[in-house]
Amino acid sequence: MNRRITAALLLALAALCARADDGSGLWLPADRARDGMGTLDIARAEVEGIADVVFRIAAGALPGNAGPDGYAITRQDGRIVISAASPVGALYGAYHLQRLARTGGIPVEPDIRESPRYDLRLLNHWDNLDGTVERGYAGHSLWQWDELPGTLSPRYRMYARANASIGINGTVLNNVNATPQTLRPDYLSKVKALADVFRPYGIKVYLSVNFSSPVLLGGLDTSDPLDDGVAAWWAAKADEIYRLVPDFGGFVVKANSEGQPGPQDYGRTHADGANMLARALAPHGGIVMWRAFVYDPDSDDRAKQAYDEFIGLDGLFDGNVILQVKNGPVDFQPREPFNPLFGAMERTPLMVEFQITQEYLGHSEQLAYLAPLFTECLRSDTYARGRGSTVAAATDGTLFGHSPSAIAGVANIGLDDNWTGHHFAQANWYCFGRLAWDHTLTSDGIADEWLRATFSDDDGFVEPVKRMMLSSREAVVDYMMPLGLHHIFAEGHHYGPEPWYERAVRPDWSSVYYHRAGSAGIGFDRTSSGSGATGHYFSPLREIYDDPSLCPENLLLWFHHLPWDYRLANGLTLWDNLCLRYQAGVEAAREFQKVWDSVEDKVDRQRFLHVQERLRRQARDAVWWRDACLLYFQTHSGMPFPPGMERPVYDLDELKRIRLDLKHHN
Ligand code: GCV
Repeated sequence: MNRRITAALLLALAALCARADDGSGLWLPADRARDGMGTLDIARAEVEGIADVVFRIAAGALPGNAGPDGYAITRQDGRIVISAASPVGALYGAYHLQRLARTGGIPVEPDIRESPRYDLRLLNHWDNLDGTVERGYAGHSLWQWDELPGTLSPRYRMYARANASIGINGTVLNNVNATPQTLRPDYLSKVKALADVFRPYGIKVYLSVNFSSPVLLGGLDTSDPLDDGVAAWWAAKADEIYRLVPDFGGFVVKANSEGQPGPQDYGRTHADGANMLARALAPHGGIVMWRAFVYDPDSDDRAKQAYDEFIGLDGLFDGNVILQVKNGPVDFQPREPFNPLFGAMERTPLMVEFQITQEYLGHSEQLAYLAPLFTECLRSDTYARGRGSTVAAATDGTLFGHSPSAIAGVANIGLDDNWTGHHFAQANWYCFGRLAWDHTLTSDGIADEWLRATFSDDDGFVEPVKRMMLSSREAVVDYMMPLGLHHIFAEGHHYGPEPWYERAVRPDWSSVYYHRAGSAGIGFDRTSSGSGATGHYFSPLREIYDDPSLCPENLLLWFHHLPWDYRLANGLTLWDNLCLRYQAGVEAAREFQKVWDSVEDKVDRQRFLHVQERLRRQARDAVWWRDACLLYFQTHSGMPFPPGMERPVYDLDELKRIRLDLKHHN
């Protein structure tokens, strides 16, 4: 080949490589810390080259009640001073400084005082020991169980760094559908190896445990929580764990839920089960996070069950038990009202469980920025003690005074180069951490700092892309399940629509159970004349939710079964509104493509093309959702499509034949 052409090609290739970014660096600058460093040395390394920083660590370094994780950033004699009560507080201060440097600069006279709203800010991994991840859409599990404890992947420290940079201080390593093997001595030595890597970053490890472990692993003939031998088995297991991991955080338990074993197998209550485990951990300072995600097929309304099961147990749990409650009463839907347990159990600490992995919001195929969903829940007023009793206040210790306070998010992280599958799904990991630290932050502010740190500080990029992010969750709601519809997903994978799905093994796993469409109308009647779920909320919410003319329209069909020609506030029928919301969702998804194309010259090629391809699929799948739902619902409503709606491009029969390639989605 001609030498000049070869040189030109090499130059072009070099230019291309320089502009390539696989997203593996997340929102962080290059790492200057090294394996084996202690917390304070890491903090120093993180601020190197950013500013002249002096660290002051002393028990009384901060005024007031800032706690061990708090910090202050000020300037004295020309130097930046990070003051904290502990090295971990100093590390959080270092990341704050780093964030400022990457998102607009460090103020000349900083006067920053921070302490987290929640004491425990946790990721829950639904990772299995065989490397698969339940509802994971970013490749296999990060944890290389086969190689541990001898070989430590460099990604473990990167993971710890990324988490510490957003304030996360705990990780539950394994799936809540837990295998007892996790507690075997060989696996515990692997857990210890991970804990040792995470410790300098202030991250504690926790494990999900299988309630039947005494039988399945210990060879006992029962796992009855009131049996002395069972309690002794757990106490010995806790001792064994703490010998290896002295700062082990504790257990998460999914019991008597979706086939998992639990205390009810022995006629005992959830409190009996939780307290027995809590007593094994208490001498070591560990906690039990007992999940409230329970439902059985015989109930008339799945949305009522966690409440009905747990409300009578208020006050019966030991002090080191926290009840872990999903944000909504059903299951991480694109939109749900908040779970009415929040605010209702004054004598029991409750924590919110969010799902960062997008099981019901388009997996890692679709862009759905979740800060609006998280804040919508946290800022919902429960009215437990009058106005202002938000879910956040009911869980962060301010309303009822419980300590420690906690919050958890089901992780969306896997072995993919960019960690989360979709580049924009990194923002959901990021915003969960930021909100766990401070739930008063805005979705806009968090998106702004994430975009600037991750992509570009150019306003011409940040502003349009931020608007796209901020509207993305609502777009997903619109083209999947507007007006309070929920759980009308295809069987199993929860990616596409299947509103006609009715032959599930359990009625509450079918779609028709939730939408109840028929010739008389659509929606789940949860009012006082229906299932009565509205009665679980405090006044005035119960009255508001009970009355279709007062109920927020975005929850209308969650609480009401209404005729197709019911008129909404805009004077149009329910049917027309439904059609127009689906249409609006499709249009929003198409708009995202245009927004992204408009910033092409401001993004590296690799991430640009990757996101562009995902947005194309999102727009296509939004049409699939709209057509499937509306063509199906039309068989019940018998009404014509309104003028403002594009006509379906698919046939219902054609859509009913779609079977997704699940390998691609799991
Ligand atoms: C870990 C939903 C998911 C399950 C998950 C369960 C839970 O039902 O589909 O995969 O199991 O929630 O939160 O326990």
